[in-house]
Amino acid sequence: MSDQPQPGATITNPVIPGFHPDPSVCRVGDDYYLACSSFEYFPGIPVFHSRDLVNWTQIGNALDRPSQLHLDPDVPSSAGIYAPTLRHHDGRFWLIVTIIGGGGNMLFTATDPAGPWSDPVPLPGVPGIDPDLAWDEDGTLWCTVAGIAQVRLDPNTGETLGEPERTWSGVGGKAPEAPHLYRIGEYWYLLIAEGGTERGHGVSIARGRTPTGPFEPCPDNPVLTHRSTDHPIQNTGHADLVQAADGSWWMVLLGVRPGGGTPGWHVMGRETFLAPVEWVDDWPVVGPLSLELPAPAWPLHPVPAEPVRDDFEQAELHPRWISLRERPERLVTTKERSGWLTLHAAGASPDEPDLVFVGRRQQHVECSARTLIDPAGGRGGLVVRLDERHHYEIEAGDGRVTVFARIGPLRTEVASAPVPAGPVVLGVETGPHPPEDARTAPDLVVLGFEQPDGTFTALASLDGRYLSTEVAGGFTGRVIGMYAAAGTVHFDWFDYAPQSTS
Ligand code: 6LW
Repeated sequence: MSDQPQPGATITNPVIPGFHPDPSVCRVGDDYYLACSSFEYFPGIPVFHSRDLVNWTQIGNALDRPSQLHLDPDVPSSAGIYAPTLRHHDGRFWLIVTIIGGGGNMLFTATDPAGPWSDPVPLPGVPGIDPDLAWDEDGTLWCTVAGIAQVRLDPNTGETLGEPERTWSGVGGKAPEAPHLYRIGEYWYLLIAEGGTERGHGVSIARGRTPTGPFEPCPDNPVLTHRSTDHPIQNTGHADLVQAADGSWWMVLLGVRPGGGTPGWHVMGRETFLAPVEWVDDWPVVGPLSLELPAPAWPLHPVPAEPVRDDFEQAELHPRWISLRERPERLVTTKERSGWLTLHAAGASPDEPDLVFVGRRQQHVECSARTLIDPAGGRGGLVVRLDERHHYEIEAGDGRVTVFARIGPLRTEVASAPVPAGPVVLGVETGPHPPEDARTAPDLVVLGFEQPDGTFTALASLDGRYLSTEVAGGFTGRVIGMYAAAGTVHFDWFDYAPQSTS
């Protein structure tokens, strides 16, 4: 079913909420595909499909086999998968990506972007991060990386041809990165991000007559930034351009939604936003970029709301479920107890990088998660996680439920209560902070459990700022999920319900 937008109709940003940074997009006919960074999580590189650039459905994860992505426990949080570029060329989809701690720059191909994707072609001669792919008219493949530098690439062997050459590095912001090179009309355009991925982030562009330049900077650089503004979308940068089927141009980019008082804390990581682009004098003019945009001129294809409950009746986990660094079937399986997800503990708490964990991104400012756990003779729980050093969890086992908080070097037991033996429903809610504290805290994270009669008992209400990127650092956002801390634990279902529209 499609909905023709009415005059004055609007759409909502972010178009892909939750921790989905570094978006790269391409169009094939009437279909759009988009890939994001995924860092220490496995499977890696979520891939989305859309028919209207507005409504996106996750169709897979490009790297879902150990032969494609192998991250050891010593690969830190926010290492792993950085900044893919997704392109369609010569009948195939191409992904180039940096895997920090997993082999450096790699190239993958697929005929169907939902997968399977190929095993990697290592690119030992491609330096640095944020590799891009662009083909010249004669078939030469140009790879551009952060810095900004460019080298020719043989896609079959992964060999670089010649030495990387510096091209154009922006207008003086720190960390020139995220390059994408395009042939548009008479020019080759080099789009980059600069200013760093924090509040100073921005997008700049230059153009030249050849793919190697020389590049002339746009007189209006940065063509997009929200630095030094009180705009609700901050850290805007790391963009990619796409021409829609009707000829109009659009930008996808990352941004964050800080909450609370100064300096503002964002808790869901860097999210994917959409902005329209007009061309004036052969330069792109970007915007408006806001939480609500005028709808595009074409029919929209709303994505059916996902079911609140995942009951683990299918052998395969939905692509939204992610684990830490690896997901061996001997530790994570739906085949051991029919209709349940079984986790066998390795790391003994969410402090450990080898924690056996299955979670999903928090995608709404206000949300609620519940899971029914049977701790059997073990221990396990529900955790809200930024990284190993920043998480809140409620854990069941030994006839008790206990809330723990880990903030930087400090770990503490916050509250504990006895529960009857057997399965118990654990719950987490994120919501607004009480008004007296709302000036400083982005949200409140409530952890509790359900009594046998179904009433929810909150054991702890914790300040959400400590599970934000401004506190924890790094490149990810909150992920909420199930874990095993000791022995074998089983989960019958997991509910995630938005409590706010965005
Ligand atoms: C990515 C860089 C960036 O490689 O952050 O925001 C890094 N941009 O381009 C990690 O996502």
